[in-house]
Amino acid sequence: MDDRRRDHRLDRRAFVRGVAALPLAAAAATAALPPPDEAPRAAPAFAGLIVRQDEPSNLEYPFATLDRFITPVERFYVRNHFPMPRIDLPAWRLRVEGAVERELTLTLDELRRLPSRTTTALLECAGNNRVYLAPRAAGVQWALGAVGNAEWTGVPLAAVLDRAGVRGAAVEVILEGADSGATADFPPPFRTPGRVQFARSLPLAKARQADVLLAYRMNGADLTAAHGQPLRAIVPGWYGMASVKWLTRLVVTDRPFRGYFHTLDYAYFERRHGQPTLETVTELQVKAQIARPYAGEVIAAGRPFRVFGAAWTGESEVDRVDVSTDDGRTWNAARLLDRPVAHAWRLWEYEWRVPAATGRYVLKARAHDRRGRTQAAERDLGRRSWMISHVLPITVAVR
Ligand SMILES: Nc1nc2c(c(=O)[nH]1)N[C@H]1C(S)=C(S)[C@@H](COP(=O)(O)O)O[C@H]1N2
Ligand SMILES: [Mo]
Repeated sequence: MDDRRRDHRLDRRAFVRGVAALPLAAAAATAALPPPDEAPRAAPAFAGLIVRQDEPSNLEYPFATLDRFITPVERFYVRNHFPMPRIDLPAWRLRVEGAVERELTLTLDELRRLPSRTTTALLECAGNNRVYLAPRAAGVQWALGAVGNAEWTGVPLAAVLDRAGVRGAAVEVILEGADSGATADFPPPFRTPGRVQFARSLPLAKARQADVLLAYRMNGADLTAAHGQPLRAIVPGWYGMASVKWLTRLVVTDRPFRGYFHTLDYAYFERRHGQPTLETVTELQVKAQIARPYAGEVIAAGRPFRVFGAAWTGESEVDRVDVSTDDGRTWNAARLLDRPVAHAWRLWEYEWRVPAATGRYVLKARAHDRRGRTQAAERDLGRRSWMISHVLPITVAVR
């Protein structure tokens, strides 16, 4: 076993310890179990992440266990394209170069001494819900849990760009991570470019938004290795691929970046003047997901059931969630909980008066945002393997 793999395992053990300390009601629940044929108890206290891939590590949050606004670090999904990079923390530096007045080499201490900002932001992988696509699409087969909501602390990217002095002709900044690997083979003639370092760019206007951070803390503690230690980007309102982990280099460029993860990966077709045009994945789509009931859950007939979930959107705010318990024939407004928080998810609930008639029921949820966007009923095939935001059915058994 090489060192990288050993580190990875150690990280897992720390993760399991963290989960054991979670205040889940498992012990109390088993003490008072109802008779076996009596209907539903509380949510299953599944305390961990689902392994979608072991190496590189791709771990999914069991979305049915959603019970709070902030996702604990140990339960936050992990999406890695390559083996985790080994970073020598004392030797780590962030380089800032390209179309700048002054090239910079910053230590973590120097970054920590700059004015910091804390923001809550949801991250959702652009491949979240991919397992629901038919025919099957390439990539990690995520169900509902490649999403989480955390609190991030760091330096606004704009502050670092200002220190370096962005030159007039610049249009984007490339964010490069320390991890690299051979990219997937594509059918000929799209040969793999060979070894690639994970990188994504941001247009300067987005890069300068106040909540776009170079983050070193997550939920009040230093970033863990899996989430990008020592420094990662947080790009609220965009799909997760923009939030580059293990940052080592920022390159300001005078032309749009057309790197691997903008073109061969994370690119979808949009019709422009009737022409399917490849665009890179950026802003989050509006979406509601049902956490409870989960698919296949057995629900008591003739009693109320609390349908519960979360909803989010890109550069806007969710202002309505509707729930259907009859496969989309009729819809009722869910109750939005708490207060809206910019860039975060909004938890919601709906009290379902479960009919006395037993059988299969199909539940659906649909979100709407202030910019007037509603979740689509059907999949847009032009989106290829990403941005899976159409309404999904949850089928349950009422007994
Ligand atoms: N360096 C680097 N950054 C990365 C990735 C990666 O593989 N390497 N994955 C991206 C993707 S696709 C997502 S969805 C998010 C996931 O962040 P998380 O693992 O902290 O949940 O990180 C992004 N940043
Ligand atoms: Mo992702």
